[in-house]
Amino acid sequence: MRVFLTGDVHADIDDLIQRFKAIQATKEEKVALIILGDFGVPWGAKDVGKINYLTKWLQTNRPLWILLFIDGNHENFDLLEKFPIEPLFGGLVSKLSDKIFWLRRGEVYKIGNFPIACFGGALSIDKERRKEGSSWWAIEQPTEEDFERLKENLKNVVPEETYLLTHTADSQTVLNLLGGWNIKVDRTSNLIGVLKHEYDFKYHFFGHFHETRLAGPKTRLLFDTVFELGTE
Ligand SMILES: [Mn+2]
Repeated sequence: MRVFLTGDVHADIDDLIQRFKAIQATKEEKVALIILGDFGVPWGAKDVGKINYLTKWLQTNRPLWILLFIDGNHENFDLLEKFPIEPLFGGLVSKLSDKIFWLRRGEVYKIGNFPIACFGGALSIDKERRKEGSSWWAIEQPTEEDFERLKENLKNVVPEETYLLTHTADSQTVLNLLGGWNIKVDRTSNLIGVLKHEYDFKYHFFGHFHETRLAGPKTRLLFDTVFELGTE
């Protein structure tokens, strides 16, 4: 299976389909596209239509391809948690449909030939303007339990061969990206910083900052492009 990564989608399914179309692979190849957080679907109860639409589009146009996503900060966690959790790729996923799966925080998967550690979530910097339970959720940021589960799961793989996928970046990378003394580094970035200090991951990919660029040693920020894992 070939694995591609992309950045924030924010519920724009047409944009997401364009990203699928940009993937240079044939319909006969197995492909997984992973969104690095802020898929943004489902946001409201009616978004089941968006899930069905995308699932049908994949089944019709790319029958061997699937969509995977880690969580960002702009997700409706109450709705996401309603989907059934099941084992897939050597870890636990939430199944939104036959074609769409949530790669949960703290899980380590083997997707294609790639060991992949997932640690989604981030602080919403606009959370003051949002309402808890309808446009903001406290669990947008990882907990200590998520962190401990990831470390436990990392015992089963070789970290140096493992890719780290997160929504925001580690503190140092955030400071490098945004600069300035007035940047507030969130708890999630601190935890990712600790992780990158403790483990020498093969490569780290993240989204959240709406830009595509190399962001540090073995660290890449992605937005609206697709990047094939293994070509870094
Ligand atoms: Mn975000």
